[in-house]
Amino acid sequence: MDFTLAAKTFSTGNSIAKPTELTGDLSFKEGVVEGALPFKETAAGWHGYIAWHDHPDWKELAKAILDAAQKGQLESPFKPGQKAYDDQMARCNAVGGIVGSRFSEYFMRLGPVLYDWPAESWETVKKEKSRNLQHVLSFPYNGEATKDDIVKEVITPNPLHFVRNHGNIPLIDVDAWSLEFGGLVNDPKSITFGQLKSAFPIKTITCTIACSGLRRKEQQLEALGDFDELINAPWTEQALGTAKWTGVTLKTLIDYCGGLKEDATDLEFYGADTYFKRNKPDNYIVSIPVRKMEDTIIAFEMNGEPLTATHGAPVRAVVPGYIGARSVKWLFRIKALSHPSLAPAQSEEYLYFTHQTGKHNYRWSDGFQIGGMPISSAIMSPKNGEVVYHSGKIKVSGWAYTGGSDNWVERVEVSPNGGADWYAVPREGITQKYWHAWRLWTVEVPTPAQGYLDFTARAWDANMNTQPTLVRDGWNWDTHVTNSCHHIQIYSLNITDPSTAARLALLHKHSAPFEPVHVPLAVEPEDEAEYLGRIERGELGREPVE
Ligand SMILES: Nc1nc2c(c(=O)[nH]1)N[C@H]1C(S)=C(S)[C@@H](COP(=O)(O)O)O[C@H]1N2
Ligand SMILES: [Mo]
Repeated sequence: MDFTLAAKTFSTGNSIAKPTELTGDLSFKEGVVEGALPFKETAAGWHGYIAWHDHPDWKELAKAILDAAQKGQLESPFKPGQKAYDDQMARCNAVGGIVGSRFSEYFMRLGPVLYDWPAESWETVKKEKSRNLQHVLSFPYNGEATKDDIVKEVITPNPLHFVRNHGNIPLIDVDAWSLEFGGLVNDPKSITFGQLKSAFPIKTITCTIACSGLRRKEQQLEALGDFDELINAPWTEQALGTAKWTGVTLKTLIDYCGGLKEDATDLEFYGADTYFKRNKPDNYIVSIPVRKMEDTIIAFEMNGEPLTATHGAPVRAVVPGYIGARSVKWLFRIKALSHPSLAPAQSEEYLYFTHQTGKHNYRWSDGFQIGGMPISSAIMSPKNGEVVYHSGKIKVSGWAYTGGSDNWVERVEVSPNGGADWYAVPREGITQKYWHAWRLWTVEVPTPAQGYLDFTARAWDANMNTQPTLVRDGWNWDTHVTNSCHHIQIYSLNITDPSTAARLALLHKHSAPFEPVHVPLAVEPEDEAEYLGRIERGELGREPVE
């Protein structure tokens, strides 16, 4: 591999950290990084896993290199064309105009071991996922189903289930894998894949995983927050999916480890992928409160199939009702702590800030760490901007989901006039209740009105919560959990209205299209004789006669 860290343009004016002091075998000479980089994969069979959490010195060294690169002191690590590809993909997402190559660059800067991981991750996605996904970011790969695909089935087909990554996709051999329990458990143990599958009661739950960034686009279009293309990825309304997850409850495994010590309050999950925060690499690490071990599944199957690499193979956590961020993929360690995880994904991200908190004043500790996902719903059909031809009723469909515990979606309502009047989805128009999963719904909404209409939806949960009215009501600096009433603007054409029917017939006669709406009408709406006739009959006078 023609890997190089050599920099041709080194500015001596900038001060940079000296990696020599950190590792003893690396130096910057005239801008050239020399010496072997120490970053190594941890064990055979664990491709894509570097144990950053055990190597604080490696983290510092990696940060020194990335800091230097950020100051323009190192030449580009990209192969010709790759950067452009990443950036181009990032421009395709809902908000557009974001950098798409920053995270590939981090990996490629850090030497031969990590250099190919971005490209490999894309190969894995191509192999495992549907071509119909809507891409949000090429690397770390993030993608969601289309609006048409997502509401076809209650159980999302695996290739269409959204993917949310913070880093590379590790490729871990089942035989090499083990899950290690540590910290404040009475009898720390390590469990092999074989044991996990055969030594404990197996449970399957139907559970929706929803990203806390779901519907973030709506907040971003209103006002951008901390717009990091990865951390605050611009999701539309499909960053969620439902699957039957099979595994062992976390409670069972903790019991196997002799239970928790008295002061244990949180359970920390370690994911094997590499993830960068402020130029510093780490593994993906977050935590959940201990009481969530009761319904959390340590899962090895998704819809009856072994987990794919993209979704966390061989084993992931599935934490029902919580934001997706807690459902750690490529899980290899669980540690009982007396406080929430201090790792950045827990303590510096997935925070909910107040309106008065922003770039001007925020501290991490000002935000609360998001646990349960609030009630939300969205209209998947018709689509924003669509022209809808109908006979007085418009068929609307979408999803509704609520997180939390002891909670489910009870009712969904749709308004054809921006929230003035609401029509409930009938019982036969909504899919069955689950403890932890969404409901898909369809309703025919009476719509005599024509022209541009503002359709909106809201759901109610079993605890009588519903959704905020405006995006602004829930706007927050990190743009999390957008759950205000979802709005779409449609152009309504009621073909039972005689004037509309006549216009459509006229257009048809001339083989002229009606759409797009904003393009001027392609035919004369009335002839001169008709117009003059109306004047003569006194129907059009500009001023009163007397
Ligand atoms: N190890 C690891 N686990 C992870 C993540 C990650 O980047 N790394 N992303 C989390 C987030 S933010 C979400 S929303 C879900 C998405 O799960 P999926 O990709 O299987 O849909 O995984 C979670 N688990
Ligand atoms: Mo997420």
